[in-house]
Amino acid sequence: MMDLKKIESAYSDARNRYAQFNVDTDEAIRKLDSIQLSLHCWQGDDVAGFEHPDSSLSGGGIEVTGNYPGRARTIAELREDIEKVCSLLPGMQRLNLHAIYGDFGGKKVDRDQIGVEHFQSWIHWGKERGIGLDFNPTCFSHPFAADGFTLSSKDRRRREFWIEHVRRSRMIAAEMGRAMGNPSVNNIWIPDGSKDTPVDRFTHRALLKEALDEIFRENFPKEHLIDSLEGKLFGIGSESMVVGSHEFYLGYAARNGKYVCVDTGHYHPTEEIGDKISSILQFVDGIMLHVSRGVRWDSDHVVILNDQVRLLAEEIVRAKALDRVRVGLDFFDASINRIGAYVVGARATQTAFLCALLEPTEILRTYEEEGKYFERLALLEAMKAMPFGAVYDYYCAAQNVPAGAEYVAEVQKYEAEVLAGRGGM
Ligand code: RNT
Ligand code: ZN
Repeated sequence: MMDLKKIESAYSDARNRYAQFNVDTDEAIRKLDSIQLSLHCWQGDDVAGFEHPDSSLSGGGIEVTGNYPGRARTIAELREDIEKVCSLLPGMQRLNLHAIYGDFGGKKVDRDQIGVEHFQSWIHWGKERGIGLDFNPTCFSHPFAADGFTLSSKDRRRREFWIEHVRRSRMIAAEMGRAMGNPSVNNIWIPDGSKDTPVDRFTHRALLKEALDEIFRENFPKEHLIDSLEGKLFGIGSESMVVGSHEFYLGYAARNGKYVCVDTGHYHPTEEIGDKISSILQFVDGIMLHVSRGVRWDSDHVVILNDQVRLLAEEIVRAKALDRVRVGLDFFDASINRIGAYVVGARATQTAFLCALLEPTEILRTYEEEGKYFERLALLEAMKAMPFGAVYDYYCAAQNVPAGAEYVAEVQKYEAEVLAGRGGM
């Protein structure tokens, strides 16, 4: 174990250094502690789910690469993994479930047949551990999604099938929120789009709008359910047009009081995602984040502490919008230890928010208003060398969670003792 005394003394130095800029590190830790990350269940098993034993991901612009051993194959294994992940993270986390992760008891339950009963054991598990739950309908990896259209399909039967699936997803999410005593986000992402240049974009988008109107007809209390809509620029197989684009959902959410889900991999690689926050928040109720790392495309690499994630966190904190933003993760790397992937990505996201909370925003704002742009630039640069790591270590130590890189040994131990026993994939 890292020496507690050393962590405390490094923290005390850090506290003094930040105090010189009127930044209160204790307060920053308190605020960081109030951010619950919604851990995406699908990093644990490569988005396979538990519908039937040989269920595999296909189509829909989601590609998982890698075959590192140790994938969770059952609900019990996934829960064990998530618990391990949580034990290596300071603070409380949530779990973001997809509909295909239901407890179907070995039975074949089609998507238009799912109900609260299939998620009761998850609710029980979450309640016991104080882990809040979020939800997603699964509109991919299904024969009715094979032609690339779901809610916006011109085939009425298919459209109705998916409307029913998403309607049921909302009911399940609302029940999760009610049972847990805090609202669950039901985030809708559909793969709909076309590989080559279509001529009838309009009808597909009109159909999607109609389908959403139908889905949202039923009202649930705000304390139980938050509806969120996730757009995208392109996917594999939908390179030329994605029906549920950013503009589409931004318009829909603004008009209908929904959250917009911002997945950091879903924009053009040169766009600054952080820049979007202060625009979106002028018009929509709130934002669900899917923090991800696209490498050249929407590749869903493990999140690291890079400039993009830092700007995203800064813009949320500067907008004082933490209460209107749900922070979820969305990446899936099957080429490395999956538990380690979760922990690296989650800790990087927490660190980005910590850095944002440690920013001397008032001083910077004053410089800006006075046109002192050199001073603003210099202070922003100086902040990059400040000891935020010492603050994060102290936060970890205070919560009895490994500090620094100590969790690496824990993940290795778990791999040897638990994951290795699962055999090759
Ligand atoms: C796909 C979206 C979506 C999925 C999950 C599994 O491009 O990012 O959020 O990753 O629903
Ligand atoms: Zn996403």
